[in-house]
Amino acid sequence: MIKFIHSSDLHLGKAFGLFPRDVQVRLRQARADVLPRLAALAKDHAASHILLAGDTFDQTTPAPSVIRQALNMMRVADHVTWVLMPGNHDHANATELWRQAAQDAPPNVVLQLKPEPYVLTANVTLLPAPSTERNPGRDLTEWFDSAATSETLRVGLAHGSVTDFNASEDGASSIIAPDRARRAGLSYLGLGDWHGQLQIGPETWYSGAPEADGFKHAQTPSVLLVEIAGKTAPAIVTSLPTGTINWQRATLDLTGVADCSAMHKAMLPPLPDRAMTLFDLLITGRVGPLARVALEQAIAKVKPDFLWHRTDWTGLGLVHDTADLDAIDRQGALRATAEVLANESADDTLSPEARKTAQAALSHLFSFALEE
Ligand SMILES: [Mn+2]
Repeated sequence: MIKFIHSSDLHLGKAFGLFPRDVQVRLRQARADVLPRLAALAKDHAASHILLAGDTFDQTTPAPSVIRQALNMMRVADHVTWVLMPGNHDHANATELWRQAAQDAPPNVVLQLKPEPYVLTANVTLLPAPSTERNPGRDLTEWFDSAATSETLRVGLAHGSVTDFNASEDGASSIIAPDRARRAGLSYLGLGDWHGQLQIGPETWYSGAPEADGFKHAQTPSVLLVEIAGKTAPAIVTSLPTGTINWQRATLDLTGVADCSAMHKAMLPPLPDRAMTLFDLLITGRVGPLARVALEQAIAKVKPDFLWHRTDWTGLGLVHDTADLDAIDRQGALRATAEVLANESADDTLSPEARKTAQAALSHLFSFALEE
């Protein structure tokens, strides 16, 4: 009866201000590139509609080029009808955004700015619950229960968190009734807000964002292909992967590890994937300074493979013994300095700050010694 793609949280135009400029550009581009990918999936699977359950745009005031270029991309993909509904980031009260969108929207783009039944096809009615503001604070899907839609099949679209099931992506209060689909006689309820894919009930799903925008959700970003054969038939939901940028946060725990560099090597993503990977590495445990320097060098060597790479060393402690200090020198001024620093970095009577400084200085000394 109908086959459509459900997605949400494209967050077009998101700035990613915490990353270096070139990475920001790459991440923004990846979000824009989602649109042709959705169009291609719709074509491959003969889906007639793409339903976007809010946060298509990251802000209530995106740059005009962000709106225009998104709509142009949708216009070209005219084998499918795009349905856009406001979420909390691009809520319906963002009048300038939706005015421009309405003005530039091609015939195959439909904006759902009001909570009113919309005839999707002769047999299917869409019930949208557009966000009215950043944090509406009430269940905007309530009207679904009593919405009159004659004999058609009903599909709901909403944005926000479901009571008792999950937290909101932005920390807002949970509002949507988890059994809304059953109560309102929906064949399917497509949700946005949560950026990971998540099934809430037999016919209620968060599609998740089609391209990751943080390290929070571990699954591969995907959209949902939804096929409903008839009013009493259950929705057949298939997850189709769409993510291209890999956000990977990993911990390397060196406690009791004999060969740190080998362990580091084993945890790295395959070489061809690294240019598309943001790798956030946390190192924990305790190692000797020689092992640390070897690991620093190994990390420095692979760092340029990655789109972005960060190493957090703050969780790693150092253990010293005399044999390690021999790597710096067996005697003389350098050796004497190294011994002072080694003692200070292990001296509990000193402040944590002072110990950390001594440890950092000692690490530098090892680095220099080992380079020679
Ligand atoms: Mn969102």
